[in-house]
Amino acid sequence: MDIARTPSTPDGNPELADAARTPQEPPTIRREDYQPFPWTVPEVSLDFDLGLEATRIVSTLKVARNPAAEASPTIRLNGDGLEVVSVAIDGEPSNGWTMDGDDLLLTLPGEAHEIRIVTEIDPSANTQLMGLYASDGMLCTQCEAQGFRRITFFPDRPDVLSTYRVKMHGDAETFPVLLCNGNLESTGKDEDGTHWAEWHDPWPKPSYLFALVAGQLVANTDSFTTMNGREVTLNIYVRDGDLDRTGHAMESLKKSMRWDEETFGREYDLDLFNIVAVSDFNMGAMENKGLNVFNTKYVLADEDTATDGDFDGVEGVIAHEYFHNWSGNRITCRDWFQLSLKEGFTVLRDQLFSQDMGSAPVKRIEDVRVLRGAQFPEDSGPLAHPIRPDSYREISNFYTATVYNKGAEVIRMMRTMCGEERFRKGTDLYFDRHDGEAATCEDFVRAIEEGAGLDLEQFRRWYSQAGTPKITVRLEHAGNTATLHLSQDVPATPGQPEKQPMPIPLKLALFDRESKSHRGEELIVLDSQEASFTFEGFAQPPVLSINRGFSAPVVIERDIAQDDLVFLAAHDDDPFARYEALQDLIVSHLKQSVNGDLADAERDSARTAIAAAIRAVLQDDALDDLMRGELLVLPSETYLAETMAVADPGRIHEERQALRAAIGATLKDDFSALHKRASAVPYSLQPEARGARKVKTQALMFLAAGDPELGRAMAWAQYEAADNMTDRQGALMVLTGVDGIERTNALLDFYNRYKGNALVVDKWFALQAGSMHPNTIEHVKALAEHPDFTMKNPNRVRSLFMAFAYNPHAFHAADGEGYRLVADVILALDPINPQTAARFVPQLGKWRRMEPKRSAMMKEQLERIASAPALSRDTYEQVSRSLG
Ligand code: 0A1
Ligand code: ZN
Repeated sequence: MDIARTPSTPDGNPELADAARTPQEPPTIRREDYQPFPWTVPEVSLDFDLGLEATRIVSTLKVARNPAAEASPTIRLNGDGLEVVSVAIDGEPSNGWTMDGDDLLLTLPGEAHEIRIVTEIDPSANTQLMGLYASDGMLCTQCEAQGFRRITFFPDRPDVLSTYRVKMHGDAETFPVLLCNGNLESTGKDEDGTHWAEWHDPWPKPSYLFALVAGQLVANTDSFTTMNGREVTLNIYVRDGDLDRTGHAMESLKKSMRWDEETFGREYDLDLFNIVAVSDFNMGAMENKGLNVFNTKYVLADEDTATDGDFDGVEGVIAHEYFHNWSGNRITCRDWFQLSLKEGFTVLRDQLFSQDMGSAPVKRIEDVRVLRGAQFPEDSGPLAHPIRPDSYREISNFYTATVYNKGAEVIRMMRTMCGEERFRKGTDLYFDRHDGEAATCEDFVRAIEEGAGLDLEQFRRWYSQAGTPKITVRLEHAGNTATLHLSQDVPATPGQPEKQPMPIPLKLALFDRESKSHRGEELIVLDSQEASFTFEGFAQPPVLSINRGFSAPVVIERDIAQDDLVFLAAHDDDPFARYEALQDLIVSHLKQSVNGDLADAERDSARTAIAAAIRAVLQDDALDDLMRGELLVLPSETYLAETMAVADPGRIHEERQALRAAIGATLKDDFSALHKRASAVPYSLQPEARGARKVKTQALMFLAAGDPELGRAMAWAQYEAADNMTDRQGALMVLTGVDGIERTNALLDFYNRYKGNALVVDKWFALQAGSMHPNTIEHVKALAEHPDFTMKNPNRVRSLFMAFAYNPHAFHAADGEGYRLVADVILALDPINPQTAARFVPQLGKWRRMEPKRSAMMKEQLERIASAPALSRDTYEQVSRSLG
C-alpha cells in the first residue's frame, strides 16, 4: 500500500514522492494561537492486521463535544500520507467526509458519536521511521511528535487524552511477540497461522505515547516491587543473540524505579513495564506508556562491545525514559511549545539520578560540557530559541539542546535557589495538582512557586528569552572590604532584539591566599543589569571562585590574574570551579595564541604555566582518577570557537594541537608513569577501574601528540592488550589520527573482530570520521561506499556523517570540501529521512561566526540546499532560519 500523499515528482523519483515534500512554504504554528480541541476522544479502539508490506488499521473513536472549547460541528482528524479506505459514523458507512490537505474533516451533528475509519499503510516503505515502520524484519512505531497521524486519522495533538484498547493480529511465525501499551488482556490463535493479542491501557494518554511492536524477540525478564508493594514485571526485548548484553539495562531500570520513589516520591503505575530495542531509530529512545522503544545503542552493553561512556549512556537513557512516566506521561504537555515541561524536567531528573549513581562532580562537569558544546552554539546562532519556543514550522526541529539541556538548567536554578527540600515540596504540588492533565510550563512554574515558596515572577524570563547571558565580573579590594561588581548582558537573538535582565543565581566563595580556604559558600542572585556586593573582613585581596557548580547557565567574563586561575586550579574545593579555572587558563591562552597576540617567549611561558597546572593535577593524590581524567580534557575546538566573536577553525585546531603536543612533551615522564599505573588496574565497572581507563587514554593522547613515534607504539600495545572496549576504542582513536602500519592493522583487526555487530561497526565508522588524520575527508568519502554503509539506518548515518560534521578540522577544511560533503548528505538524506537530514543543517548554520572565506563557502552550501526543488518541511525550516 502506497503511503504517498503527493503525486510523483516530474522526474518520477518515488523516494521524493514518498517523504513529506513541500512545494511551497510550510505554515508557521504559533504558541499564542493555541485553542482547545472542540471534541474529546475518551476512548480509542484500534484493530491492527499486521503485515510488513501492508498493515490494515481499523480505528474506532468515541468522541464527544468538549465543554471547555468553542463548539464546532466539524472534527479535524490529522493524517499524513494516509488514504481513506472507509469511514463509518455511528455504525453507518459514510461518504460525508472531505480532505483538507492531509487531514480528514467530518461534520458531526450531535453531542457524541462513534467514528470508524479504516486505513492501510506500507510499513516497509516508511523510511522516515515515523509512524509504523519495519525495522530488521519487525514492526515498530514512533509517534512523538506527530507520527500517529501516519497510522490513522486522529486529533494528533498532546491535549487530547484517551484510553486505548488495541487488538493486534499477525502471522505467528513472523510476529511471535505482539506488544502494545498497558496490560495484556487476552491472546488467541486463528486457524490460518495468525495469532492475536489484545492490550488495554487504563491510563488516558495522548496519541504520541501510543506504541506497538511485533516481531521475533526474546526477553530478559525480571521484577520490581514498588514502595507500596505492587509487583511489576519488567521485560527487555531484544533480538535473539543480544540477550546477554541486556544485564546493565535491567539493573539501570531497577535503580531508576527505586530512585524515583526515594527522590521524587514517584511510584510506577502498571503491572508491566516493557522495553524493546530496535536498530532503526531516529533518536535515543521513546517513553511510550508501559512500552518504551529504544535505540539498541541505549540498551545493549557488555565490556567487550561497550565503552564506559556507553554504559553511562544506557543508564542515563533508561532512567530518562522511565522518569517520563511521571514527567511526561502522567502529566503531559498541552501543546508542543511546552515540550521543555517534560523534557527539561526529565533531563534534570536523569542528571540528578546519574549524579547519585556515580561521581556527582564528574557528572556535573560532563553535563556542562554538553551544554557548552551543543547548546551555547545554538543559543548564539541563527537557530536560537527560548526553552519555550513561540513558533515553529516543524516540531521535530525543536527537540534541541535548548529545550532539553538548557531547560534542565533552568529548573536546576530553581532548585538551587530554594534548596532540595523546598524544591521537593514544589514538585510534589506539581505532580499532585496536574496529574492526568496536559499542562503548561506556566503550570510548572506556579507549582514550584507555591510549593517551594519562591518568587519566580522575574525568573519566568528564562522561559521567554533566548540567548546565553554574559556576566562581567570584577572584584575590587580596599581596606577590609572586597566588592564584587557584576553586570549582565543578554545578547539579541532572532526575533528578540531587546532583552530584560534575568535573575542569575551565582554560588561563590572568597579564598584566602595564605590558608587556601574560604569562610563558606554564598548564593547571590544578580537580578538587575548591574549590581555590586560587598564582603567585609578581608585584610588581603581574596581570590574569587564564582558560578560554583555551574549554578547558572551563563558565560562568565572575569577579570582575573593568571596566577589566581592557577591558584583555583590547584586549591578550589568545588570540583567544578577547579575544572573551570584550568579550562579558563587554557582558553585564555589559546584565544591569544590563535589571534597571534603572543610573542614566542610569552607563548612558552603560558605553556609552561599550563603544563605546571596539569602536572599538579597528575600529582594530586587527593583526586580520584575519574575526576583527574575530567581535569585533563582540553577545551574542545567547538567550545573555543564559541568563545570568539569570529572563529578561524584552522588556527584553533593548530594551536590546540600544538598545546597538546607541548604538554605531552613536557610531561612525557609523568604521562608515561600514569599510563603504566593505570594499565595495571584490572577490568571492572568500579569507579577506580573506570577512572584508570579514563586517564590511560588521556595519557596516551598527550604522549602521542608530544612524541608520535612513542604514541603509536604505546597505542598499538594498548590496542593489543585490551580486554575491554574502552581501552580498545581509546587506542584505536589515537591510531586513526596518525599514519602508519599500526593504523591500518588496527582498523582491519577491529572491523574483522566485530563485523557482525552493528553498534561496534558504527564505532569503526565514527572513529575514522572523527579522526585527527589530515585525510579524513577522503576516508569518509571512501567509507560512504563501504558495503556496510547505508543511508537508511540513522545510527550508521550518524556514525559516519555526524561524526564528520562535528569533527572541526575535517568539516572546516580550508577548501570548503567538508561543507560540500555535508550539503550533499543533507540533499541525499532529505527524501529518505528528513528528520535526520535536518539535524545536519545547524553545522552549516554557524557561517556568520566564521572567518570570511569559510563563512562565504558555508553560506553558499546553505543556498544550494535552499534552492533544491522539493525540500522537506524539516530541512526547509532549518535552512531558511540559518540563512535568515
Ligand atoms: N521523547 C523522547 C525523544 C524523542 C522525540 C522524538 C522522537 O521521534 C523520532 C523520538 C524520541 C525522549 O525525550 O527521550
Ligand atoms: Zn525525554
